[in-house]
Amino acid sequence: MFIKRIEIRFTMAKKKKFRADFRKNREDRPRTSDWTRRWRQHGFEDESPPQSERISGKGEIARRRTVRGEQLDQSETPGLGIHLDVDESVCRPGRVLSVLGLHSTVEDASGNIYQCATRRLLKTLATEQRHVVAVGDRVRFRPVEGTDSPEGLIERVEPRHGCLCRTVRGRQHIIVANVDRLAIVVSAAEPRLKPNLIDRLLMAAEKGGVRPLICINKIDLVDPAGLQPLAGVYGRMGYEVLLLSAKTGFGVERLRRALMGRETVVAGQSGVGKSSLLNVVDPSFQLHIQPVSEETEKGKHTTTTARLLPLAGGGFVVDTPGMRRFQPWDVTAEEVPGFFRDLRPYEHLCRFPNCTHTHEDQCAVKNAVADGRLDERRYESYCHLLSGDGD
Ligand SMILES: Nc1nc2c(ncn2[C@@H]2O[C@H](COP(=O)(O)OP(=O)(O)OP(=O)(O)O)[C@@H](O)[C@H]2O)c(=O)[nH]1
Ligand SMILES: [Mg+2]
Ligand SMILES: [Zn+2]
Repeated sequence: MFIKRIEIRFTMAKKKKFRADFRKNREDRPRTSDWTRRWRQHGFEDESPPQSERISGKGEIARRRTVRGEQLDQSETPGLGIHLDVDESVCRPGRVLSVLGLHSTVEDASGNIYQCATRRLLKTLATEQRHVVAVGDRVRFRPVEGTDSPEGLIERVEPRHGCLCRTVRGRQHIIVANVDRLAIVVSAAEPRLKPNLIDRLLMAAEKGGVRPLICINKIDLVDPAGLQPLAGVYGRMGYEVLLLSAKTGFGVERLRRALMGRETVVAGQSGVGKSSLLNVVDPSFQLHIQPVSEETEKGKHTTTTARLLPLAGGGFVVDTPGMRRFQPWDVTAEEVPGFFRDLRPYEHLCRFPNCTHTHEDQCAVKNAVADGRLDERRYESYCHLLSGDGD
């Protein structure tokens, strides 16, 4: 699919009204006909670019227009640069329940559901994101009159907090926005437990401001005593760890209590039993599940879209598609030790202030590993993450 990359420069920061230069950073490649057809079909697009917005030939700037809104601090609102002004008299607040391609399912305050497209300007302003609108987003949308089923147009995405983000092909993928918990699900077996994935997701949780909960599912397949050392390492760092079995129901009551009244995203590899656990928590979800492959013990990527599911006792959970690998978004090598709770106490005690805790002498982190104060596997996981490898 054709991806538009546009750089934006703000000529006037902060205030209500500013000019944004939309700088073209691409070859002039026509849209694929399919793409254009899809736009025509759903017919929501209100802002097909007027003639005056064609390339002016003035430097690299493709078009320039004045947008009204407030500039947002990127560090506080992942993926959003501007809080656009919208016509409050016609725009309603809503919550994005799911996103499928160009369409988002949005629920308004009264529980009405709308299928929404996204205002073109929003797409233009989102330079680094894979999708402009994320599941869990709070939005302002304008209902579109005269259609059989309720439809609308998303005009603004509200500032985000509590996000789970990753990098996909160099772009930011916001898996979910505005949640307060991340349930990291792994399985004791089938597929094999991958502690490094726990570490990566823990880091993303620390970075995104969501409280993690580690769920080790399928304990019916192993001797649970064998899991104690691993659970102990995370427990000592202050993380909550649940041993679970969706099959026998073991631990599910504790999971239900942990989810109740909160907004939780459930993430992990395919086949670990994310949807199975949620079905046990609330059978009315009726989420699709599938056995893992007998040869590879890998999941079959059964869940294909993230979806927000309301819990009977308040709050909601977001079931997400299984991920093969997890590459965090926007984390520098210097930041990583700060996101590893167990490394954090040692990182400032090294001889060299810019120590990466890998090849350097007199490194407090390595010393702590050598005398057993720091878990060796966690340290290896840290090194692996720094190396930039995907999993
Ligand atoms: N033995 C055992 N099997 C389980 C347990 N939980 C889930 N399973 C099985 O694991 C398989 C995969 O479960 P799913 O719930 O589809 O896994 P998922 O994590 O949602 O997978 P994706 O949607 O692909 O990401 C199914 O065959 C489940 O029956 C468990 O606690 N014990
Ligand atoms: Mg699933
Ligand atoms: Zn060091």
